[in-house]
Amino acid sequence: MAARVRAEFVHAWSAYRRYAWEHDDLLPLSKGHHDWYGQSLLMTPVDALDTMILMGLDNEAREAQQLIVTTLSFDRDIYVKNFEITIRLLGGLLSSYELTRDERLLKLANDLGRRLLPVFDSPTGMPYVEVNLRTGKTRKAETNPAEIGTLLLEFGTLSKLTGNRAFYDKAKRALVAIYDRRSPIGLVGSSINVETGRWTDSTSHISGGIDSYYEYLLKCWKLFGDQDCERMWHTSIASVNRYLAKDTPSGLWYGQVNMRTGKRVSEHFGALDAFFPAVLVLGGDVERARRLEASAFSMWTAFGVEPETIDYRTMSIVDDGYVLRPEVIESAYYLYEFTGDERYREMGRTFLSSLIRCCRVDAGYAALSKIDPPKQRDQMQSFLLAETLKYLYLLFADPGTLDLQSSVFNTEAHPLKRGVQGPQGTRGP
Ligand code: DMJ
Repeated sequence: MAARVRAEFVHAWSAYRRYAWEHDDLLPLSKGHHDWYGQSLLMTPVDALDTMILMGLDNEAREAQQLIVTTLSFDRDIYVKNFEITIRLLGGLLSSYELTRDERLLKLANDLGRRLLPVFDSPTGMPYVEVNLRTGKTRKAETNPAEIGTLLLEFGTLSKLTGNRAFYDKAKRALVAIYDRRSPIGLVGSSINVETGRWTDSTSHISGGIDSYYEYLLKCWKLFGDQDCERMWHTSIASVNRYLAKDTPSGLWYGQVNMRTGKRVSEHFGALDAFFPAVLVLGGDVERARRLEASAFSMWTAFGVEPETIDYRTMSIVDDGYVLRPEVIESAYYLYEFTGDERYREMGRTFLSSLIRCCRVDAGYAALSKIDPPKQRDQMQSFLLAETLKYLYLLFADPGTLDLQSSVFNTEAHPLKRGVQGPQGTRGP
């Protein structure tokens, strides 16, 4: 199975190489390419490089690494989204640096980190959404907990590797700032203004826009031993389990409630929410993780591939489509690692055959705009190579390929090492 997944990775990467080389993303149906900001930041090669290294694809990795270190420049007059650039590019560069010790990758990461730092210069310390990589100007004050709280693994690692504390301190201050604005019942909302510090949407959930905020509370404790994060994680997970979890005849789900009253506002669960079993099991709650993964898997098998969002009371589709997301596969991988239960590898077999059946095309893999019957669209996001196929591979790979005790994955599946030092023996914060 690991070899089969690896072959599918090579199929997708070869299509990128042939039709989209030096660009951000491959367009798998038109066999073209797309750059997020009109000029390329090498999104796919940077996001995919550590997967190639882990898969032992030495020639592909060497070529991608060479492309990155010789052509990638962040000195560009473009506004970029801090969250996406941090999790995909900064995370990818840091992880690849730790795997290769190629100092040119760390130099790029350091340069990128410095260009992103102005995002934190808001009255609350919470980051603006976008920053101009050349001028440092920022814009867009309305954001969400995920975009505020999903930065510390990457910025903290950069501090550890460069000895510059500013990265850790600013990202930590932002994380604490959003946590401090939780409601009296311990929940955060969906949208907040970083200038006023006021919530602009009080719906609470674990889905996109909040998801990885919780993930990073736990993982920053695991990666850095940060006891503030440990405390914030324990307080938050208790509220999430108390107010968002719901036992139904079709299984355990997590829905949407008002952050102040805990009153349920909708009963939706989606592909993005399926990251939560991984976080639960990493936090030690194997029982809930198992039950939620069973629910998420039933969402996949009910339709042949998972839809973006369902109403779990009726098991009907609320948002159609599948954009090659990794989360339910990520959770199967974590559950297998922690329990050794073969049922999670069985799930992996189902995921791979669905992916091949519905999404595999001549030039890589295509997202779906509709899932039943599958209708493909001209998109292959870089997380297919960074996350989806990486987690699927690791589910079947030799146990020594990656050790969850010594590494922590960022939210884009870039493994960051515990206790690693910088080039001059610099230590962390
Ligand atoms: C990825 O960019 C990351 O996993 C992020 O945390 C959520 N969305 C996508 C994958 O679905």
